[in-house]
Amino acid sequence: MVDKRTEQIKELLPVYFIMGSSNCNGRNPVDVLEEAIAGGITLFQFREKGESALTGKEKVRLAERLQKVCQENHIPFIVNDDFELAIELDADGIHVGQDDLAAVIIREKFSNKILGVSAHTIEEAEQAIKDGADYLGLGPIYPTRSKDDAEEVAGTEIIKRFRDHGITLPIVGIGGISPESAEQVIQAGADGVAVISSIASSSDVEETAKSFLRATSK
Ligand code: TZP
Ligand code: MG
Repeated sequence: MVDKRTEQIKELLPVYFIMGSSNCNGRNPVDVLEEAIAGGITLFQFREKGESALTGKEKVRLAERLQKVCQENHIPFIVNDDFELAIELDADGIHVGQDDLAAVIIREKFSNKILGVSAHTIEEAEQAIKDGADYLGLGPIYPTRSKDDAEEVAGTEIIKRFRDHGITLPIVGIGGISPESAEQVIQAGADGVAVISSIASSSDVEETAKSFLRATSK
């Protein structure tokens, strides 16, 4: 039987928008997030990375502004990597990769929050499940320019492989996903798509978010 928490997490994943100030083509991230929410994104992750990334107080200030927009619109606010920031802001959750603070430690201290873990192998996925992850991020599904240290392109096969292996935890595909390719990611067994550039750098953010919502709810 699928438990209630799993069902609730799945409902949050269809259009998982990820963004930081360097992904917005010089636009105000607050405006970009508001437009994405108007288009129907279901979850948001603050990921402030890259050469021009804000640090210190400026990073916290931006996170607070984006969190407020999320709160006003009932979209859960997830922090990438930065556990201290997630605690400071009392964020709704955190997403970590394999090189970040171990998921098991986060789960201990962040017991009732959403915990996402990036995995590339079945072993990493099984460990994440043991550690108490709520969902897995699998990718890069397609080539991406939004992550310097991205692993090799995995294709939608990685999602099929994990499902065939019996992994039932909610999954989002990530990496190079467009409204056109989103449906394939869902058909492979994902519950949603995690997207940076296709939404953040769109000339019509709201319309692009809508296209993702249509593609993932077919
Ligand atoms: N992890 C794997 S690929 C990726 C991350 C954070 C970047 C996804 O960004 P985009 O622009 O949607 O390819
Ligand atoms: Mg990370």
